[in-house]
Amino acid sequence: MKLDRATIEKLAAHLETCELEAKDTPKITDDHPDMDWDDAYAIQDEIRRRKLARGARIVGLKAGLTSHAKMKQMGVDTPVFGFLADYFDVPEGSEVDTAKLIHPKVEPEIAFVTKAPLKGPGCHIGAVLAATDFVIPAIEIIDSRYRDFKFDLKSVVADNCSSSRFVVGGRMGDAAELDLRTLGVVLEKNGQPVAFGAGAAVLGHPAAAVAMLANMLGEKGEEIPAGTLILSGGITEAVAVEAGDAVTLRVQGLGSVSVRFK
Ligand code: OOG
Ligand code: MG
Repeated sequence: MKLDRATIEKLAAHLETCELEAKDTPKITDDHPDMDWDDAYAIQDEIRRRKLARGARIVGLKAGLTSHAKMKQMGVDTPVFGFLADYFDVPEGSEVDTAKLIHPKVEPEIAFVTKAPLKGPGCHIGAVLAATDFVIPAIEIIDSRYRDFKFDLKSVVADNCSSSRFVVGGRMGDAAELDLRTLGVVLEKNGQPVAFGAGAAVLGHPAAAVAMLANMLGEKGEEIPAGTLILSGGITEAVAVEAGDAVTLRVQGLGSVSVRFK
């Protein structure tokens, strides 16, 4: 760790205030170029602690930057992990208020719900599939607190990986029956198909993103508990949205999930 506790708390308060007030900020590594990975995750943990202290619940986890399309779009090369709070959860078909967000983008994702705990190190795709209760389509709405979505990996980890809202819906799928690599996805904005992909875009297999998450948590002595919702990461580039937009994600054999922006 390169930052002291007071600086970690100050940066967490700053980033969370930007989230809650929908204000952007330059990336934090501009002022703290020496911060390391432990500092970045410590800031994210402090944001989580602040939310829990205010009565929020943690309802899931997410992996991000797990596809080459996303890594290329953001100019980074390693997946990252964050948490999902209860108020991020948008009911299918309802409206997201863009006044509460800075510059939202949508991503097509496969969400996993676990039925058994997953613990790394040594977690692999097979263990993830055996521990998966079901998979379900999800639209993640990301909203980096950084100006113009310009960041490096440590800044984005500290900012809880741009997490802001998510919608799950469509049909539950059995991970044992589906080939998640060839599962096709179509993202539509205002009735127009705007992004396409298949599950293999995410680390070769979306379950690999969940295994990576379990292995990373394992290093900290933590596990993914049974019953956890996990977003495995955007399959395509993220697509910018604004008030008035309607977005639908269609996933092969798993129906569709929609959200509108006001
Ligand atoms: C970071 C979050 C990325 C994903 O699915 O790749 C993410 C960002 O691009 O702002 O959620
Ligand atoms: Mg995502």
